[in-house]
Amino acid sequence: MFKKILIANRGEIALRIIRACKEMGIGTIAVFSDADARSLHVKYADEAVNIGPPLSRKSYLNIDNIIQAAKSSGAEAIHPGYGFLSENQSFALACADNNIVFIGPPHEALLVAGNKASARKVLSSLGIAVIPGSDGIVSSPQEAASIAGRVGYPVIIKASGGGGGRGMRLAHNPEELAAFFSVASGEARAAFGNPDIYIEKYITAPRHIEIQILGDQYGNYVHLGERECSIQKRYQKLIEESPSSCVDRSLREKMGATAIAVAQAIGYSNAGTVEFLLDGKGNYYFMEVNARLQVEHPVTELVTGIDLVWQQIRISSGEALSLTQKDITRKGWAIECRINAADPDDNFMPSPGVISDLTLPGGPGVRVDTHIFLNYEVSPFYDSLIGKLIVLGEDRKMAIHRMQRALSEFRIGGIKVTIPFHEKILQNKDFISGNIDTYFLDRFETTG
Ligand code: MV4
Repeated sequence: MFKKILIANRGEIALRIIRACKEMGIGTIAVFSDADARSLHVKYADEAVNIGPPLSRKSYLNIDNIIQAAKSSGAEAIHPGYGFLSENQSFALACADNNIVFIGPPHEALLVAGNKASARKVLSSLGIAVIPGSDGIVSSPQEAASIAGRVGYPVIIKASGGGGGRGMRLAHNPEELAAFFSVASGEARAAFGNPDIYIEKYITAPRHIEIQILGDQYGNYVHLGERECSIQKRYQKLIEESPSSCVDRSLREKMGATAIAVAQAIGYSNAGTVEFLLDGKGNYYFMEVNARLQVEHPVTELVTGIDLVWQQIRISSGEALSLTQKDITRKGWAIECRINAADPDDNFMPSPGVISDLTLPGGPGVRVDTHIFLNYEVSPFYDSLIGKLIVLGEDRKMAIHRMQRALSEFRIGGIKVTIPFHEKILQNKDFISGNIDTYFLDRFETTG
């Protein structure tokens, strides 16, 4: 097992990883920008290295500085957390070049997962259901028009180097398709350094269901069931839960087997997530692979009792999975609300500033993953996520009551946060009855 791990991240996820390392008897090295010198991840880690100015590009995305910090501190492995360099193949390669273990999938799998059009092509050739559309990248407006004619409008244009909804364009007719096609490729190149685009039939009002998997370096895999992630705002998830009210045991087993087949096909190991769209008829389609630990991983941890960060570290150190599929049991219902420093009454505009008042919720079945404290200053330089409130109940009804109770205890003063917005969603009758799809928030924001 590793003696020292460097955590190449900040905020709540850096704390989450440091906590796992401490429990495993592993030394921790934090890295921090000038904006984060007073942060808890710096205090909690055994050592901390400054890696540059506040701008992410100059610190948390600066591969050279992070590798240098790992070498000077004697770290044997780097955990990238989520965001930043977590799915960056160049970073995984730089780790390998310097004899540092990247705690994540092999760099070859990062390449396939990061290239959405080729992942689609590979998986569909293996008989895995992908959303009807192009076979790989689309190179001309004529080709785009012919595919759309075959699968039917509306179609969605996606960037192969994108993911998570970034760079998507919806076309309802040939005119829109022609207009979007000409700009989409240039936009994709500018945003992701990759001009490749592909086309899918647009699935109406789907549910976004993802399967958590674990794989070791010896070809053993398990799946840990689904997370329901349909409640999103501009492709940013707000609430996630596990299980999903639309997934029964048989569908879970099928989707789990498909997720493992995807992982096998791309040589994936470590923790990962396979995203699917589920339509109203119970058909599910592969969408993309998230090659990292995700923000919403705690809901899976609470219902399975498995610590995903422990598992990641063990897998990366070369241990074989000690779990088989029959060891994975699920109990209860978990819900997560993402707490952002953002103003729901002003289009979720970021709301940085000093936290002048703070009361954290607690009690049975309540988990708070956060890096904030009284008088902490939320920086304008980074993502607005300042914490996650996760609850576990015996069933969905109890989890909802517990979340309502925990939200009512949670007070953050001095900045605008998403807590009041979550309180309203948790009172909504469609949410309460489990009647949610990817249009839920649009309906909620127009009719309340
Ligand atoms: C789609 C789709 C419908 N059809 N693809 C949004 C996030 C990104 N991972 C992909 N997304 C979508 N892709 C096809 N072919 C609908 C969405 C989508 C969505 C998905 C999950 C949750 C909320 C959403 C809101 C709008 C669109």
